[in-house]
Amino acid sequence: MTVSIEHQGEVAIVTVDNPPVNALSQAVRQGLLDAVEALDADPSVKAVVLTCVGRTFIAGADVGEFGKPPMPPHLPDLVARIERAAKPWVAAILGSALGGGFEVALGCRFRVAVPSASVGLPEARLGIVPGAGGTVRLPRLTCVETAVDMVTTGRPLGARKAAEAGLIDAVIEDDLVAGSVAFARAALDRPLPDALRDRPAAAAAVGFWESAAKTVAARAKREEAPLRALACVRRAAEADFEAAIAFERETFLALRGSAQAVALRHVFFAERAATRPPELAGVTPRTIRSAAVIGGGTMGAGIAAAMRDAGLPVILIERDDGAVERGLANLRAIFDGAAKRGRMSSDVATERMAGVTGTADYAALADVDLVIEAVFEDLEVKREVFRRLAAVCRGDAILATNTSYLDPERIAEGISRPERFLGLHFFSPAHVMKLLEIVPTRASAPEVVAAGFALARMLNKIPVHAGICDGFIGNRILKVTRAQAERLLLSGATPADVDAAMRAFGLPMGPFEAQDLGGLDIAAFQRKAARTRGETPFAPIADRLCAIQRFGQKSGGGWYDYEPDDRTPRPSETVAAIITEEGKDWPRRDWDEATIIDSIVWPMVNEGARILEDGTALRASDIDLVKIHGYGFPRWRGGPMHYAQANGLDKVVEALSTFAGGGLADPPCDFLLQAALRGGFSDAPR
Ligand code: T1G
Repeated sequence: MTVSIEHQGEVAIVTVDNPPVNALSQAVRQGLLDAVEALDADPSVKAVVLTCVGRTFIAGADVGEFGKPPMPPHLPDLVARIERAAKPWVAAILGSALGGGFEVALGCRFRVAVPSASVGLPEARLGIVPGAGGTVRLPRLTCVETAVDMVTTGRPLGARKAAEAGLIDAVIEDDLVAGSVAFARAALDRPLPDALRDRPAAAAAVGFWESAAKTVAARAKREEAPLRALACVRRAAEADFEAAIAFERETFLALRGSAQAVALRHVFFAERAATRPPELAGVTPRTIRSAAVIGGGTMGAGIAAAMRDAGLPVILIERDDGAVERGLANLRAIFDGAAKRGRMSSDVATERMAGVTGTADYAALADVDLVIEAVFEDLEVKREVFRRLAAVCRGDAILATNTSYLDPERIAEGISRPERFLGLHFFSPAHVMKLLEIVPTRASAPEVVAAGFALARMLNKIPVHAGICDGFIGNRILKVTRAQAERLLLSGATPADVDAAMRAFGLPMGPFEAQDLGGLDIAAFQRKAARTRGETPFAPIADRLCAIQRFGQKSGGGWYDYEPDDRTPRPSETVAAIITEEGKDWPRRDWDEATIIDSIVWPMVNEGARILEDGTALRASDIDLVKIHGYGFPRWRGGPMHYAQANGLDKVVEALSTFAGGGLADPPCDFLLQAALRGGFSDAPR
């Protein structure tokens, strides 16, 4: 039974059991509706406690049912029925009460929760608004500020904060069901509060809606749902209950099938699938209880911070005492910065640092479970590190390299027990960026690879399996993006045109601004290495800029000019002259925003298809996750591969062929042509 009823005297306990997260499937909705009817008709029952088995309260509507025709009973009717029940219902919350789950709780007369529980309306993160009265009931329970913040950001509130905001009536420290039954009995001795539908909505201060609209629009950029959710709360505060419910429903139905909602649902499932790749089903990961990082530079300190945030004790190794001090200072700066911005208390920052041991002595690593190397990108330097690690670490300790461009197979050459070796490619700043590329070598043991995925879960990161090639998945596509961006310049666009178009598309920064921020020298260094390998990387303008020391913001100029202490990019005459010279033999054309976007994004997709073809990525959705979590690709576009499929792969093929005809891109690869014929990328692992 997905919904069962038991009785403790005059209190009935309704329990939902629908693993894994008690989502509101049709069977759960029907079971709850039947329960209200039955309990209303049962004279022995005076109050009802609604709870769930497993790790969470109802986590929302069943996202898997979204694409399908809705089946009765509909959730808004169920919530309304619970709200009108003849006996008061008490929602007893553990884990997360999210979306439709929290809306069911809002239909109850009372809500109680364990301290670790949280409540929220995350629908905007799925490109929709709450569909069962959440935006209408919330401002009848709490102030408009809290209601607006919750529905427009989708961020949940922990039980204690929720209690302060009036969303929870009591925090239950001990057994949830026993505490809830006691709460229900006590409530029967007092006059009942009104159902939320009968309460007035909170008032908003003069000018509140206008300023909220500005804040929400700025944060949402081109995402639709947050502003639509704001409009729902405003309607709830200004119109009567029924009119506001109708408005919310209309908005929900309008957004449910929108391109943004489809894309965000795709990302939702891709993210959840990422942590449990089917290739590793049944493999027990090696345990990681302690870790070490070699190298205390920006990357090493970021990785160490991420591991401390996850509660792992960390040893930080540097060459000598001076370098150890600098590494620890880098790490301290991360935690102090977090404390200054209010992300953690200064006590927590102190505790994080207390869990770090800095030393130059490799002997300290004798008993750690995992070591991540983050030293200079030089094959010999890295090999030397692993020779030393192999000598001092336990035979079953995992030894990982954070290289971005070197071949992990070559780094691992000659180490003893190579099955313990793995590539773990973090993105800078490593304590912030969500992406973790997991790069096994031919020798990596499955339980070592599985430990990489388990580590990602611990660090709250999105892991993606990447095969070995130059740049793995993310940087390999980045190289194509940059080459494309230069082709655009050579044929008549300006850096500012390209950057503006890509920002309009939804990226936080255009490709040229991003290079100026990160520095042009690293890519130049890699091109040099590629040329010594006999390759011919394409960057005619970037090469010229590096030759005159224009490395970006740090050298006072790159693709743009900069004034001292001012990061505003200004068009550069020097750069324009170089572009004209280099582009003299290129056909010029007029570029509009849409064509600029197509000529950058479709070649990314073409490279993505090659990456699938050669097995560097196992799933198209993995490529989407890499671009979203490592490179700022807009989440609401679903990632490049989803975006291409949503637009129609035949259209992508046609556009690439046209660009290729004009020398502006590579022609579509065979894998993309075949996928277009099939009507999409098959997401089964290859
Ligand atoms: N529907 C269907 N499946 C879901 C699901 C959902 N709402 N939530 C999770 N799953 C699956 C997930 O795919 C995975 O499956 C498994 O459960 C465990 O998830 C009308 C419109 C609750 C905090 O957005 O935030 O209500 O891979 O690995 O880390 O207004 O899941 O095992 O096959 O994430 O313990 C709003 C989303 C819906 C909640 C648990 N609700 N879920 O985290 O497990 S819209 C949400 C979560 C809505 C109404 C509307 C988390 C979690 P598999 P997991 P977890």
